[in-house]
Amino acid sequence: MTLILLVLCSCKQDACRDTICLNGGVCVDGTCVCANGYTGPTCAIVPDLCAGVICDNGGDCVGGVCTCPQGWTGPNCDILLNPCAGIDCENGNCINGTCTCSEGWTGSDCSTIRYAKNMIITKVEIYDFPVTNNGAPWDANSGPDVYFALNEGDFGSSNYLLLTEVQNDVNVNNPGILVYTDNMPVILNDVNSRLFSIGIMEDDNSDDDIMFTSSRFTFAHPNYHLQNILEVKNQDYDIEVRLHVQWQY
Ligand SMILES: [Ca+2]
Ligand SMILES: [Ca+2]
Repeated sequence: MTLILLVLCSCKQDACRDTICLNGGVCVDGTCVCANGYTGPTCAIVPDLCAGVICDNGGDCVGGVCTCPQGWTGPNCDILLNPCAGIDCENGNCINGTCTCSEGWTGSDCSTIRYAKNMIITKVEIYDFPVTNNGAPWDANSGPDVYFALNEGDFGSSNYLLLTEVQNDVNVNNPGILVYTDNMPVILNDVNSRLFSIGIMEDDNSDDDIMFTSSRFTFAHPNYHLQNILEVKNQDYDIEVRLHVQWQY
């Protein structure tokens, strides 16, 4: 009797021996298990990162991420951006992404002064004035007779733009505020291109005295910008005049 010994070979062939898996894929039992979204028998098919990604409002998907058109944001471009976000209108309000400037201001962020074209004087008040003429009375036997004058250019050129009435015999011990509204309003056109001077005068018939005159100055000055009460003052000379004004553009 012949014994036939069957030896069963338990060693099996390596199923992955001839299998190549690309892009990080791993072979398991002869089949590629792909990584990072790659597909195909050898993981050679590049994944479509934009599959299933919805970009609204005309947005484009690039690499799985939406690139949104202007005015939209969010993962799917479905969130409306505030058009005024990040826009600072210094002297105005942002409307639909654009600054609307308040009166007297201009520029893309309303930070540039827009000077008025015309200035209208409606009232003059003298708060303080020299009550003596270097220690002597302005009038020998009575109080000074005070009026206000506005000149074009240098004072004394007789080019008066405004002369008020005279307030007679002002009590220098208690002068209060001298208020003038006569001959007003006075409109000063193109005020930005002109120089002015002011004077406080003492009426002596034909030989009036100058109590105070200013140097030439412009009303087109940031200190005066948009104000309705313009102060002209000099404490060294006990001067304070207030012009009540309006502006035209
Ligand atoms: Ca007098
Ligand atoms: Ca007088």
